Amino acid sequence: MSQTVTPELRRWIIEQAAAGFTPEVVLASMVASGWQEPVAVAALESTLREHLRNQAAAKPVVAVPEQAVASPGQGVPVPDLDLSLSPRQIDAGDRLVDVIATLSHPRVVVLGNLLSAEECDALIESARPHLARSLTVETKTGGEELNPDRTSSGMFFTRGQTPEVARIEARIARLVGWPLENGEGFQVLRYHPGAEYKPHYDYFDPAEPGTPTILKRGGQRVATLVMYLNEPARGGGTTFPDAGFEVAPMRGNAVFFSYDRPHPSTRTLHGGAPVIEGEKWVATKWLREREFV
Ligand code: PD2
Ligand code: ZN
Repeated sequence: MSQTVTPELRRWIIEQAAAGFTPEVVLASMVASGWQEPVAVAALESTLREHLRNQAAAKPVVAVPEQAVASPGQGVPVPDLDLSLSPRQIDAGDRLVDVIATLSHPRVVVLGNLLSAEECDALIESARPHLARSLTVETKTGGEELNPDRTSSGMFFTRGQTPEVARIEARIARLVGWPLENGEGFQVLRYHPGAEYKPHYDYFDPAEPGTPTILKRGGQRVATLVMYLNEPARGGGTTFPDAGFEVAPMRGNAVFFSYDRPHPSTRTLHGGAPVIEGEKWVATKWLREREFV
């Protein structure tokens, strides 16, 4: 049965927060009074974020950066874009980036014109000589392994490896309000027809024995930006099965998504659908909680 979040409920949530109840306590009382937990979490997050935005907009000085506010439960602060005034475009320093679509749960933002055609081509050409069949981080050991779920080939840039890479990294840091140092180096992937990346989460599974080793380099991943460097003729969308949502790969566009806890409740299960015709090239930027060393 679907449950509708009414303005009355939103007012009640704000009253509870104003009275000093933590989001966890408010969540517990919502669940106790019959709200389904995912609905309650989504209502809490969206209501409190919007409330903070409204408060910030009413003050000349922003006291609490909206991006630094942890969400209910075990959530940590995550990168986010400033969409408080529903902008068509966001100033990312050296470029105006288009906001094409947003989802709140999972938190997904589809962006247009993040990269110029020249930047896309330059990334492809500097990555091409270094491609190898993709590895994924092996959470059992903290090492890397060939992954049959991932039939693309890829390579990593180090952070700031070329002036072009450094410029794009600075643009992303400004766009999502997250320190440049918390980013992993770009990973570039090439998919041939038939190649895909089966649905997965980008955070490291806390239950895996290799995860503590991985986390030493900057903590958990908290957000992903997949940038499309070209356009396959058919197929190759980035899918979010829990949201029934798919992003078409368009050159220069990107999809951003964040996850404030390493848990499926973030609904950030996502995959790269099989390429049907043509090639697909992407550059992925993963953002960590702290400086990635
Ligand atoms: O290439 C993609 O669309 C894709 C899909 C899922 C990339 C990633 N994950 C990734 O790089 O994590
Ligand atoms: Zn992924």
